[in-house]
Amino acid sequence: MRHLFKLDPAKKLPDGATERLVQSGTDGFIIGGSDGLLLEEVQELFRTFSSFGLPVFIEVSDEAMVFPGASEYLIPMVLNTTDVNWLLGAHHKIVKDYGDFIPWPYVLVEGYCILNPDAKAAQLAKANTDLSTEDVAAYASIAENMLKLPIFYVEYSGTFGDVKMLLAARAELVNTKLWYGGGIRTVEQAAQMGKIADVIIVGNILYEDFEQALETVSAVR
Ligand code: 1GP
Repeated sequence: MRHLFKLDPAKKLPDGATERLVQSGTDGFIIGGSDGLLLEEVQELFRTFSSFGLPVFIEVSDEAMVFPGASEYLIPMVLNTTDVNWLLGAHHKIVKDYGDFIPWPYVLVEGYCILNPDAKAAQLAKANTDLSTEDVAAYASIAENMLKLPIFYVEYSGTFGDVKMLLAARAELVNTKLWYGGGIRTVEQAAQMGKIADVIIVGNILYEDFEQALETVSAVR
């Protein structure tokens, strides 16, 4: 897996977008967003995209996104948060309330490192974004060696990230996959981060320049 589109249930894609996205060569879709998530919108988007055989991940950042029947669930754990709720608090609550119904074989935990201070996710999760490359490397090492997470996600949502930060994470990771997302708007940017990360995630540009978004797939092919 090399490329994923992140779909925001609160935003509208252009007409005919679904077929073109499915045929774009992408490896799949993440349904996620930082605010205003409504269960109906999430389910509608899931229904639309899940019938084509590509993976559709539901990123559960809000209880509103919990519904049975999705093929895979991504659970963010914000490693650089200053608020325990985003590290384990919300997770504890969900497992306590819904534990018996959680399809564990289909759950993947993402160790997030949020680095754009202006991103909604950074503010919501009270992330400490004032980090050095050594700090990022240490979080990556925690994901790899202590928590043995499947995914370490370098998140710059809304702005193109610092390659040095991604390289610092890369150097620590063997079994944990490195995902990068944030500000990818061109093929060149997709190629630059795609060379370092295992998977790149393309979000906002889908809603700003759809044609350009489609082209990012070619960068990692
Ligand atoms: C958001 O990492 C993704 O969680 C993608 O970021 O929306 O900036 O492409 P953009």
